[in-house]
Amino acid sequence: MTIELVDVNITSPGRNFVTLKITTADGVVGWGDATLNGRELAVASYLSDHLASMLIGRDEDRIEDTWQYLYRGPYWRRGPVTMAAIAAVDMALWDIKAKKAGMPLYQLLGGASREGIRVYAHASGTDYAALKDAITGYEELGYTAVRVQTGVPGLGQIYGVSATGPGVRYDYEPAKRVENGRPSEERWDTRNYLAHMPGIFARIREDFGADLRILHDGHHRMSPIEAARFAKDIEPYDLFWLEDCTPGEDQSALRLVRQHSTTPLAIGEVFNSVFDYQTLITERLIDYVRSAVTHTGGITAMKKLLDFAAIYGIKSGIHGPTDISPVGMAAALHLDLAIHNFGIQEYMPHNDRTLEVFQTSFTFDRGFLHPGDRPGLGVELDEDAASGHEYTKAYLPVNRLLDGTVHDW
Ligand code: GCO
Ligand code: MG
Repeated sequence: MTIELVDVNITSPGRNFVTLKITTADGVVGWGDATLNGRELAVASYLSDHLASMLIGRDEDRIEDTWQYLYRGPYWRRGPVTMAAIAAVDMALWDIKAKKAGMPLYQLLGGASREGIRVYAHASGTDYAALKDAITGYEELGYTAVRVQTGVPGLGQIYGVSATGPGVRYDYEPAKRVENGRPSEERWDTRNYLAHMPGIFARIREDFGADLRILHDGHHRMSPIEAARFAKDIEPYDLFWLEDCTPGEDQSALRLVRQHSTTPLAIGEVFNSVFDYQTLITERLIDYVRSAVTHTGGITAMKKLLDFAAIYGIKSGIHGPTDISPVGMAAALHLDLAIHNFGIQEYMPHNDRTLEVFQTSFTFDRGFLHPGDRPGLGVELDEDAASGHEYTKAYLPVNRLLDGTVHDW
């Protein structure tokens, strides 16, 4: 059969999402997530202005060939915009193939390797008391793993800390509505952070015991030697992982961190290709691959990346913040269930408005997710509900040091 229609949907039920809809000549519909936080319209244009006409009339079953056609065909390769667009096409085609087979996608990826997908929640608080409340709330819901982020003395609002107060369903959304054409700004000081964080981990271990899996995101803010020192300082608190300790584009920076510490390392949410991982994987400089299916070329590319990682004993930790739509999240869950080298899955539940627009089949039970058994990805976009939420320009903040120098956010 052939692809007959290619439509791009932009909706904003609380935050912006870009979703690709592919319809085959016999009426099967597949969905793909193309959301790139703060640059949504660039991917939407890439899809509708450049890829749509290349897709119409193609055989929807030739997923690998379509991937190569879109990746190698245009000469220009990689980058988050291109790879998010290719990812959306790839997800939609897998959705169609699994619907045609009458199976949930994970069956086509080899079937379930586990009963449920262990997820980690985002716990944060402006101070330790608030953070402790948030962790307690997640433990009550059955979570066995939490990512912890907290305010740093001397700094205001910073990455990862909810401004709306602690809780287990707080709306932490770093992309802020753009009022005057420019993003909001935050302030940062790495010395304050490095002095403050180890004490926080010590208190968490004291209050919550040895079993809790503790994760933390450095959000690319440390230099290689700062990250090496930090990873070494926090060894006694047995983190599950330290994420994005140094800027993502410098793969060799992690050699220095590795030389000094056994704290497990995760990186990759800003990566978009297996080539971003070549040094990291072959030299075993990381323990977890953090790519999003949405930003790394879709299911086809992620499966290859994770198989490559498996050879080196490296596991998955797929990116799953709220800027990954429920479609992108479903793609992650099907992979998580099927692959052998699953590590953990990030889970920031979407708000109710988003879940009215995207009807999902995944289920949460005491810290574990399952993608459900609906044929395909198991998520359908309600286009009528989506049309009620108009795109609103929103950007991630820009970060500056206390003296005004622009720093990694
Ligand atoms: C994470 C990420 C996110 C990103 C966000 C940017 O670990 O979940 O760091 O919080 O900042 O996805 O769009
Ligand atoms: Mg992160």
